[in-house]
Amino acid sequence: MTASIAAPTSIRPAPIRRPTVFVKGSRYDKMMEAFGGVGVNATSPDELKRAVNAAMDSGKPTLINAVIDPAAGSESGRIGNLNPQSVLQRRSNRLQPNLIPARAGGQTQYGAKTMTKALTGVRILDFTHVQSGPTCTQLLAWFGADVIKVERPGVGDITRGQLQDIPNVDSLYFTMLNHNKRSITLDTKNPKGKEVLTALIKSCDVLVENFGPGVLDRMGFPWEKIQSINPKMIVASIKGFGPGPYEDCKVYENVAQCTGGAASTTGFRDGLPLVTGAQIGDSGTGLHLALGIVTALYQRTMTGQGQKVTAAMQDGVLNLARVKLRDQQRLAHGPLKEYSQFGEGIPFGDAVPRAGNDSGGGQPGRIVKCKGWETDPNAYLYFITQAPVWEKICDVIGEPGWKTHPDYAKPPARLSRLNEIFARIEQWTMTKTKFEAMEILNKDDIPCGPILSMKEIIEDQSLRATGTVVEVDHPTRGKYISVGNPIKLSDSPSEVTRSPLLGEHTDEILRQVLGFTDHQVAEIHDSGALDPPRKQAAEVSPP
Ligand code: CAO
Repeated sequence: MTASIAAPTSIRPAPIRRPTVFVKGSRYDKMMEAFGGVGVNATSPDELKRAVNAAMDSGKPTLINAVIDPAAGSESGRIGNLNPQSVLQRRSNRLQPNLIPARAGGQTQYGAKTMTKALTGVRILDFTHVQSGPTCTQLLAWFGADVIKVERPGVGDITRGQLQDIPNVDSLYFTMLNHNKRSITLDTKNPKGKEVLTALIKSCDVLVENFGPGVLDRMGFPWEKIQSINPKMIVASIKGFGPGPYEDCKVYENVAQCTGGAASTTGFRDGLPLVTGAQIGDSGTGLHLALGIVTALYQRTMTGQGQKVTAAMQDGVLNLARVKLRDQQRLAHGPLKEYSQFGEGIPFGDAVPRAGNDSGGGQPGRIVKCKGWETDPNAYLYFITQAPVWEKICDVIGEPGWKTHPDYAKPPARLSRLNEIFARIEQWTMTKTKFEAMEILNKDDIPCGPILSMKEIIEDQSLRATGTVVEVDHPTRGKYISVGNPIKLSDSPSEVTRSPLLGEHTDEILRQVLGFTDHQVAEIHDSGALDPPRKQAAEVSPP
């Protein structure tokens, strides 16, 4: 029962790059020790049980090299037989023998296949709120991390009560950003609360926060202190700005869109700067941070050390707006010929202008009206005049002469005539619904896309089939629709489970994750660390 991949025995004719091969019979416990961890070699079921128990009690990453029945093949699926349910339940599935030296969550049965999720064994101390941070930790939870959301007693994440559609029920704002997490309420300014937080820092792999600048320091947990409590901890933060003149500023989505270069380049040239509906400042930065976290986790497997990961919302937006920074520099060498204003003969200034719906790439595109546009605000199609299919476009719109005409045949000649060309295309699309046009154009590989309303997206069965749009049941809200994990891993399926109620898992986390006894849990309750802060004497009304 050794975890191993058999070494290839045959010599193949062509040289092929192969992955690292773990040879059957290797002592993985020794490898673990070489990297500074704890390794145990178990050669009988009793030894294995003892090793699992010791690993649970130590709370340290441990790798158990279980060599019990070499004829039995891989270890997967067998540990359950050797490791009684009582152990797993009592110890909350915190560790399983594996090649990954980390605490483990459960495995999930998919048909005949048992799958461990990609981030199984990673525990996240989730100090996030509102949108940017929760987006990040929700993704990590979908990949299997155990995400423990720490919330202020009484109120919790402020979004629970914002934009509420049903009175006294967690808002969709909150539920759609906090799936697959557990919630503990904790007043981190209460002395006992600080003790609990310290225990959480010891037990988790990553702390994620998006507090205002300086909040974690004021709470008494600067980076140095967290490091001293748990040197392996990765501390991941979202702030509005990186170091510089604005580093102390609080930031929300649209501030980031404006300061990251998105707003000045969105909208029409003669109109106001516009913010987009896609939350590129919040959710976009959450995505950036998630990548930083898994990268740091990967590096930790080699260094054994934690590190700081930061993503500033301004930086995240700028990263997503990088094509506009490209255009800023192109301006020095002449007009941006793919922008409508070039064809309209309007001179460019010294900064990238707003380009309406012009394509940001090298293939000109526009939004054009479709049948029904007079009454339906979404009866439109994005149409791209991709050069390789230009001749097919000419045939579809009824302008075969443009295939050879010197004013239209080649892309450079078309640039100054885009308004005229798209007006002609629109004449054609207005005779079709956006879906009819899409069907016709796609037969000829002409890139285009209907403008879909959120209503249409919610009803789209193909998005349901892939789990990108999911229905979730919630105890107080009932059923609602949410966006599932947009990133699909073939061996780590994402199930979307409901967001936690405020403090729903407080006792479970105190007991199962932190191992507090009944007496200690009672003490924590008595301390007030789990309740809203008591009013100061001056605030209390006189009797
Ligand atoms: N127990 C006790 N106190 C807690 C607590 C807990 N569990 N959780 C939070 N607090 C306290 C903090 O300690 C802080 O107190 P002090 O200011 O006295 O130190 C206080 O709550 C407020 O924290 P905050 O500054 O993060 O919250 P805010 O509502 O004032 O600001 C926001 C919100 C989003 C503007 C700010 O957090 C921020 O700029 N974050 C970084 C950028 C970001 O992520 N923005 C995106 C938000 S989504 O659009």
